[in-house]
Amino acid sequence: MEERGMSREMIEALLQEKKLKDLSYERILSSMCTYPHEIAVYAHGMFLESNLGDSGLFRGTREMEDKVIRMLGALLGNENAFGYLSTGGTESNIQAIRAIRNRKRKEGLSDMNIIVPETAHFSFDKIADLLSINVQKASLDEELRVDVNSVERLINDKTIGIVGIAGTTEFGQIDPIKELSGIAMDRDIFLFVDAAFGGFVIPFLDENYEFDFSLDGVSAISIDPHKMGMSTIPAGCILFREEFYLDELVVSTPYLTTKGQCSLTGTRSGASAAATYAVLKYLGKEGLKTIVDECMRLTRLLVDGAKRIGIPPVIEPVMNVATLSFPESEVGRVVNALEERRWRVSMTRTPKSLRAVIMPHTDEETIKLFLEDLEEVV
Ligand code: 0PR
Repeated sequence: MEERGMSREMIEALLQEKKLKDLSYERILSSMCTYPHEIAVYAHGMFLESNLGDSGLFRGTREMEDKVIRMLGALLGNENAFGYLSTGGTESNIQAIRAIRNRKRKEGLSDMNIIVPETAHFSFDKIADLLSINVQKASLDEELRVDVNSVERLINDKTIGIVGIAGTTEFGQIDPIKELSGIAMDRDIFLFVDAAFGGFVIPFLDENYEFDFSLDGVSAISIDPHKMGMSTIPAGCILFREEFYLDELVVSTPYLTTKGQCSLTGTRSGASAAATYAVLKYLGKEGLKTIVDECMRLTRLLVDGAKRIGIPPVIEPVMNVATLSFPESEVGRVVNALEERRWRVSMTRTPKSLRAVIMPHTDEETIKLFLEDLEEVV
């Protein structure tokens, strides 16, 4: 740091220079984040100093968090769910597994394991490390959903939880949560649904997928407002069916305005809680559905266009993720060639494919331009 501060004008110029180095979202098809909605930005700015880590000082923000928990619980089949607004999918995943880990530890269990699909987000590798539990990977069926037989085979007396993904990171596929719920009920095992991405998509799809608290075996769900919820970063949400899971996460906070705290972080953004509250109130289910409808329309446009130039999808898109199949040796070259044309797409692991996430910042013109470049590149 310099001894003396700079002028406002100089700072603005510095910021502008840095901003220009960041990519804007227009040609980014590799991200699950997007521009937050204008009303979210407004609310965020209004509550910048608010800290939900000491929520007795910020009662209004706390009320907004409670309302969001109720709204998202209701969206996911249980308006009486218990939870809090986290920093995102990673924290929610950690906390879901930590809650059941702590509960089972009290019962004297050790060497615990959980079973996740092969497609699970890499945050589960962090969980294995942080919580000292084994994370077993179940194999997939041909449509890249978790194979429930594989899950059943992996269950043993040290299994404390099963994870299903409602909207996989790489393929946008939805695991058979109903079947997993059946297994969870039969075996009395905690079932966690990672709907970080899909939570704001699946309820608004034309096709009906059972994936939420309306299935009795589902114990907890994660849903991220900072992905398809149009809120600001950081905004995640973890919801539990039963309050006792939240209690497993509580530490006492003797000198704060609240007696205890269940979040992983201490100081916690009230701004993104306000942003989430504002945008959900503003859009309502109708507004969210309009956004999902458009993302799905554009996803199909992309996939159909790719088919016309001879590139099939890995799976027919279930959500707003398109995965295009190339010979394994070709994918990297195509992704790089597209990058040279200022596109950002990503690659899936197995099977290797080109992945494009069609977020709300994408429009029809972008898809057209992308398809033109894709055709030239291949
Ligand atoms: N669960 C699922 C199903 C996810 O897709 C993700 C993130 C997480 C959990 C973790 O969420 P947080 O990143 O909020 O902790 N999925 C994206 C990914 O890792 C996130 C992302 C977003 C990546 C924007 C890139 C990017 O530009 O691919």
